[in-house]
Amino acid sequence: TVTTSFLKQLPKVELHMHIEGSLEPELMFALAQRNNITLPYDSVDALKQAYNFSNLQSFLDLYYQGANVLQTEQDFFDLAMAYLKKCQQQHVQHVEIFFDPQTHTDRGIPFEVMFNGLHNAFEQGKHEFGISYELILCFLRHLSEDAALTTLEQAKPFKDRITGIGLDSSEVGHPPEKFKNAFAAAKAQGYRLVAHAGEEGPAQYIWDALNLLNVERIDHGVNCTQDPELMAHLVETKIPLTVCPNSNVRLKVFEKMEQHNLKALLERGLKVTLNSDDPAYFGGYMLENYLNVQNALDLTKEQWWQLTANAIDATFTSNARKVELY
Ligand code: ES4
Ligand code: ZN
Repeated sequence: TVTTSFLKQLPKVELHMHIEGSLEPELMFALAQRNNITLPYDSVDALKQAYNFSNLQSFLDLYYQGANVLQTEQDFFDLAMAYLKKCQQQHVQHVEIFFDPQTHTDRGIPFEVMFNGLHNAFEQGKHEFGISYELILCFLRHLSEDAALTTLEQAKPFKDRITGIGLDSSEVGHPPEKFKNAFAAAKAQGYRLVAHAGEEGPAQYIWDALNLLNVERIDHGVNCTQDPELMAHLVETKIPLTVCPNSNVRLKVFEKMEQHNLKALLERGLKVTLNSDDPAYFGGYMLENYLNVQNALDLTKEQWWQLTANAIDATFTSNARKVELY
């Protein structure tokens, strides 16, 4: 039987986590005060009350607003260090982290201020906690492809410390096709590629992320069930899906966790992994996702080991580190 203590002590690997989405309300208020910024909420509780989303866009509006308190290198460092402490508590041993430069550069924060703060924190986390990491720069898909190419250019001096390129933000109406050239340029520069697809968007966006952007992993991908041929293709090619159950329920992709298709996808043979997405906004980190999934879907021990093995296999880390994680 799968107990809470079994889930707590399982070694964990996180492959889908937006660092800006780990900004807890308490830290948001503390940084607002430190930077003399007035938030449009009277208290931490009032802010938490607003975390009642109806879809992806209603969340993104608050997520971008929250990120405004991040101003200095120290702010980005503190944000990432708070996340790493959670990882340490929850036996998360390897993380692959999304960051959104455009959210910061578009309001006048230099790329290097954001990047150095994050990178210093993850280096410290590696040395102090033994948590290995990879960083994945995401283009915001509601902005233009030219803007994405400008961001790719700004990233050049930091290229050796950035493993991959991803694609996030408002999905519907911003298909993968829009970023064909930016992803081709990123691939030519040696980046690993991923993209959010099939979260709110259709199965066709998953096909297009694979065929037009040449991504190696699909972030979310839960709408693949709309297309049996796509399901068969994902099984055959072993393309990993980074699934985020609490996120999907909070953003009303599934009405209740009991209706989530994670277990069905796993049993169909897809390379499913389990992740937290935006833990400060969606009710918790890796462990809280594990516990909610177990409550609603009652996975077997073997299925929990399968999710863990899938995540290790799907990492962008070295083979030597994969062996350590196993
Ligand atoms: C996101 Cl849940 C989700 N979907 C798409 N883009 C995002 N950025 C941060 N969280
Ligand atoms: Zn995401």
